[in-house]
Amino acid sequence: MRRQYGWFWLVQVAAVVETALLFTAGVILRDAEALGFAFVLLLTLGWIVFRPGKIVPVLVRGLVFADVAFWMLPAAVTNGVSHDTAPSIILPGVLSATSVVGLVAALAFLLSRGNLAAGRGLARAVSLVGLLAILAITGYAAATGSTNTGGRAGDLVIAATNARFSTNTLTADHGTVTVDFTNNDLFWHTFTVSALDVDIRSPVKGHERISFNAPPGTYEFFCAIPGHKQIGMRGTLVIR
Ligand SMILES: [Cu+2]
Repeated sequence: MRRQYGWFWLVQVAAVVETALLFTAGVILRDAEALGFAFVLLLTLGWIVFRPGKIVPVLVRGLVFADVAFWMLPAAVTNGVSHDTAPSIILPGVLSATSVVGLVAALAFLLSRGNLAAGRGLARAVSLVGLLAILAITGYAAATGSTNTGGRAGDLVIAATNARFSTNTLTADHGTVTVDFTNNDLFWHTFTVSALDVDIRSPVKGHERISFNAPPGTYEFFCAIPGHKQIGMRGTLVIR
């Protein structure tokens, strides 16, 4: 088959890049969710090689691209605006750019009803825009990303890794309480204390430091992402 640089080619490129990114992120962050998405994309690559028909795998990829873009785009913006560390901006930023390009290419390919020649010329222009976006995000992160994400003495330090909190009990004196929350996973987590109106939302590799006022008592903290409290992302905050 002669190579045609159309929408299908761009879907392939985006899928290969995204698989590599998700796999790398999954291994480095030890994140099962990222590895799961990488595995789904690998299956669609296998499907295209071993089975006729390209509509179904491209449709599946379109859904993966849409889902990743939906979570990673706000993560990149949040971390970028709060001048988080460079990797915490670059990882979701590059994943967003790749997903948006992949999504555009997948939709265009599906609208062409699987025409392998569709989008020649235009697809290359879109890939160039994606590449420039990746370079711009990387440059912005390198220029503005902070290197200091350490908490300060007296902070309640807690992290979320692989959908688990690093501790299930936090203790502090009443008055002003500061929580230093880091999310090591690819997807969002929160540190939420309903009774105190605390709801810290943190994207991938995000790091938030928030102070609030707390009277003495025993409170429940949990992650407010649907399903996470049920799988154990909860604990007790004791204010003396
Ligand atoms: Cu969570």
